[in-house]
Amino acid sequence: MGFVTGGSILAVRYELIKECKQSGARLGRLHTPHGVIDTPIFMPVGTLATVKTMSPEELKEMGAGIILSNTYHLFLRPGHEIVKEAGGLHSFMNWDRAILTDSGGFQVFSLSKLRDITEEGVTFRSHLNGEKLFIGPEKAMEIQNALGADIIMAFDECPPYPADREYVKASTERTYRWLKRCIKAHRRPEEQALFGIIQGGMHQDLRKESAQQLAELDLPGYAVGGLSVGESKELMYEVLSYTTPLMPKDKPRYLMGVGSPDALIQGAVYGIDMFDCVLPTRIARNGTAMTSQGRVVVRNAKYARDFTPLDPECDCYTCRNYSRAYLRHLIKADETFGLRLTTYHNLYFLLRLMEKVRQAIREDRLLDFRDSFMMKYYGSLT
Ligand code: PRF
Ligand code: ZN
Repeated sequence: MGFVTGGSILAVRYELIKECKQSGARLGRLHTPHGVIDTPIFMPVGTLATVKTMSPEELKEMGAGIILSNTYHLFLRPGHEIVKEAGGLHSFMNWDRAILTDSGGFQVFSLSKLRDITEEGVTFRSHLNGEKLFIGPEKAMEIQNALGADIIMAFDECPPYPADREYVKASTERTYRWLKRCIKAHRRPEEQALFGIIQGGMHQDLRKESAQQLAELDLPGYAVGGLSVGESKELMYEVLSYTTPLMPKDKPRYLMGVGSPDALIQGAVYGIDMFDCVLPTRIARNGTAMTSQGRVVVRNAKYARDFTPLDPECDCYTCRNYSRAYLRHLIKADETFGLRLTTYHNLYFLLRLMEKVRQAIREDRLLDFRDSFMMKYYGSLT
């Protein structure tokens, strides 16, 4: 298991294929123990060891090469020991392609109640039953080593936005100390690649310090955390514009929790290789589709007699076989099949979008692609 690089064995290896001459975006390949992934890539979210409503066969058919799952949720239920007994997450959920698990460092802040952060870690109450629990760097690594994903994330704090500079500074420094404890506690570095997470809020000097400190640790991959937390898109892009140039070129770069179509393209322009977001699956379940012409809220009355496909330019299973009127009917009637069909389409749409992004990088025209996509999807360039 693993790839030999400069004498050490690594679970994943990033291969930079080319940079877009027009935008600087990167075309690459991520070699993992469960397959090779073309980057930039979008990772569907399977929080509870399932991408809601989708079977692994459907995910493979639409071309997903890697999915994300969550330490926090699987720790609460069913518990990492049970997943380990099943032979790990791949075997438990019958998914033989790559998996990335987030560390819990974000979910524990966004979901649990009564958190208490100390140098040791975070004490919190389960959002399910109020039980008092603790996760720190060592625990996050124990859980992720038991789950067995190909890529695992360092335990971090994603500071709220807005937050004062002193708080963000102290938090970012603590996240760095936690990362060093994660590296020490990691028991399976030859099978699971540990990615570090750059924090620093919206402060250039803090981001710079975090990026440089992490780069020195020579990790197999790096993430940009702490973005898409309520700041404007412009501010997020500004932070990306000065953060990604400080990240190692020979390692994969992951922008956490970002998945709107415009941000996927613009993130790639700033040199990001990996993205995840609940957006496509979440909006699908309330009846909203992402289409070549922008968002379609298929539950709206105006689609009651629309017998055309969700997206006339899409060739997914849903669009080849069903009409907007039928999807509207299913979703209004709370039929599970409607959730499945819309979810399938939205994931297919984002996976095809990333394929188009990769093709545009190959042909040195990502900025042109971005502008024509923006005009068609949002009706404006921003
Ligand atoms: N840290 C972790 N997971 C995350 C984030 C983060 O900062 C974000 C921020 N958008 C999403 N998911 N560990
Ligand atoms: Zn479709």
